[in-house]
Amino acid sequence: MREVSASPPQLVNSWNEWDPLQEIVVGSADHAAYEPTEPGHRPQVRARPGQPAPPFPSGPKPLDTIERANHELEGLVALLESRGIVVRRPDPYEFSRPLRTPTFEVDSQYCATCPRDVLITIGNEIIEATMSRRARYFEHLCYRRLVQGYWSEDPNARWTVAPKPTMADSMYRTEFWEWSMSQRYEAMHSFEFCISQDEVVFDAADIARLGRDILVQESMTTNRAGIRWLARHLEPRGLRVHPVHFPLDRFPSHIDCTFVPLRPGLVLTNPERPLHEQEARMFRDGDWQLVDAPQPVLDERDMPLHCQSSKWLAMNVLSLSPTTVVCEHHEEPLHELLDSLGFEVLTVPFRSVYEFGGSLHCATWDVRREGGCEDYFPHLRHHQAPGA
Ligand code: ABU
Repeated sequence: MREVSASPPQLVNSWNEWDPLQEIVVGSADHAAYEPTEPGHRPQVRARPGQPAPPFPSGPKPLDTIERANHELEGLVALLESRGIVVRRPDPYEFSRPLRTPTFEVDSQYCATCPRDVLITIGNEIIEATMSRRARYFEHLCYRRLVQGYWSEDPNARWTVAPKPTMADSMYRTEFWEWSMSQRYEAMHSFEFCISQDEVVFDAADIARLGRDILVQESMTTNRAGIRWLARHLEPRGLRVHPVHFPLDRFPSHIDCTFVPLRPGLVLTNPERPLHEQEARMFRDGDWQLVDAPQPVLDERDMPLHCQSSKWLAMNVLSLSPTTVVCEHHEEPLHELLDSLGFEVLTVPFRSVYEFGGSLHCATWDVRREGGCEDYFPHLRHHQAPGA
């Protein structure tokens, strides 16, 4: 009798931000350190009214801060597992260690709380981002065992490591941090930020996936060479890479607090950071709804003292399916909006994670969702690839 061989498991498959979620990596706050000052990042303590901001701390984060964040991350893990989703976690890494390469040095590293910044699944391919900050150069190591496992067990999985930039001084514009408001206003309309345009640089969290169409935000963490690299890599596979810009965002970093696709035809948008008029056309012409998020519950000045992200972490939601979204527990105006749009809204407290770089979308990396590569913008079929 002929033996029937079982088909190999498909472990790596995710084409968009919303299809039913099957497997995900949730970050960890273990061994996190305060992010160091470096040419691509100037962390600051949030000044409270009438008080000068103290210097930003350095070294390992306090244990109670780490425990509070880990408790909330565990809450997310429990919620996902209760929904039948497989959850994996990163390996420990001592982030308070200094780092020295032939082209740069930093006194400490950061954390493994935000896998979204480091890795992205596009179909059957895992791409490790170049990263843009020195303290995050080796963050991918926390996920290498997992990536290696997916690659070994799923014969169709592709694994791509984007070229590592030098992160030498020449990769950065240090003067960016000193620009006056008028200089910044001018620069933000030509989309010049703290990284120069010579080397290939991108963080994975500047990418949003909509099936065949991939949006990539030009930002403080992704430059035009990074977008060209992604276009040359992905477009031969039939995908369309669209550079996107949010001209009113003076410090853009990661697209997932600005433009959050929730299901085919619907994007949650940031009312203070509208998409460039010309780039919005593909959505208008395709009859997509762009719905503004409500103002977050926390004002900028009420955000955690050491959090370097904006109040818009409120809209950094994680989709479990086209009808179910996980939101931060306190963001009731957003819950109401999503409920009115027909979503089942699940919530977990997550504010203690904020100072580790993000909220629910940032703190996760989806490896497998149901579904395949759909064309949600058929009117773009004559789209020309951007100058590659
Ligand atoms: N890591 C996401 C931060 C984006 C923002 O501050 O708006």
